[in-house]
Amino acid sequence: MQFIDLRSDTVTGPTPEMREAMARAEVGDDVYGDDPTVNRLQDLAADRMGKAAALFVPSGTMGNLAGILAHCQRGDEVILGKQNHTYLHEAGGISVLGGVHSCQLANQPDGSLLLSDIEAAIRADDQHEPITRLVCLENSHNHCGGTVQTAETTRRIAEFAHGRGLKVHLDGARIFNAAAALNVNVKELTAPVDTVTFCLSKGLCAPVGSVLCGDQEFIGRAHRLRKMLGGGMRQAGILAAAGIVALEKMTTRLGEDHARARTLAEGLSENRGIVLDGAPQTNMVFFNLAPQVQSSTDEITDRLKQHGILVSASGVRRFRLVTHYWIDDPAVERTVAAFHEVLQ
Ligand code: TLP
Repeated sequence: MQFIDLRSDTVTGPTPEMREAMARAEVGDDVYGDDPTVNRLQDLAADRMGKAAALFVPSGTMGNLAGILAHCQRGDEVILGKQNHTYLHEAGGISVLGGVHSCQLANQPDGSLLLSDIEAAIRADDQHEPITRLVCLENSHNHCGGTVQTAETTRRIAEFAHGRGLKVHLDGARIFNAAAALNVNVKELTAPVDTVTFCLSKGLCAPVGSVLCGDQEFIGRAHRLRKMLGGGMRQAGILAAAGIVALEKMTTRLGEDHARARTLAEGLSENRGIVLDGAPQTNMVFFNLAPQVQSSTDEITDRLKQHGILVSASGVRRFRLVTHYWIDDPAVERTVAAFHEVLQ
């Protein structure tokens, strides 16, 4: 059975154009800096993010980890949202591997952090306390609903942090989705922050890889950390070739995924068993099961699977559905119909 896979945009396979580019890619040993395709991707990524340098990494998780470790020493503290992916879903790597302490603040509905909360979280110069070093943001914000923070919001937070001697790292796994939703050049969203990780492998469809961007000195430190973390890849140009197609061809079509997410949400809103969070801002549809629904999320997931639809729960009575390149209009219609069958 050909499944309609809405579990995440991480499930996107490469496009035919990517497969061709991968087959043709010129490669070299990237640990020696000899892979021309990786070098080309890094130059392109740095340029698109408006930063001086970039580093190709195997995953968004490694990009954030190497990035935070390049900013922080052991015993330093990072201020982040308690719904941030880096806090929730990266296996605690910054603490486990980096000895970096985290201070978790409440995320605002758009995923951002309040300046007053950041101010209150900054540590005193006191031997009892860790040293506040970094603020970590996320845009679009996954767990807040695929919500977007404007350039103005990012700028306010970054200026505030910089004014207090802190650096700012952005988990921009889906920064191109945020830019598409806000109809701005991605650079407007990345200019205020010091460093950014973005993913080639989610809505942009590349099979593997993310890019960490920042100034030369920061990327130099991150390079060593990537090696230490086991992320020094050899003929990675095979992967970078798909990443180049992702950057050149896939960023301008994300609005289509957002429109389908809205259509999907509208269709589902007619189902009395579903309580939507609201209209999706990007490619994520979040909803809770209405109180009268007796079935568990596991039972509903299994029944949808029998209809050829893959979804995943994101809470006890909560689902997240993610649209992407491989979800077309008929797939949206079939999904709405399947939910109506399963949750009558
Ligand atoms: N998110 C995945 C899961 O890990 C939850 C998903 O399906 O959405 N930052 C953000 C905001 C992310 O959503 C993710 C992946 C990452 C970082 C990590 O990227 P990878 O999976 O490449 O390590």
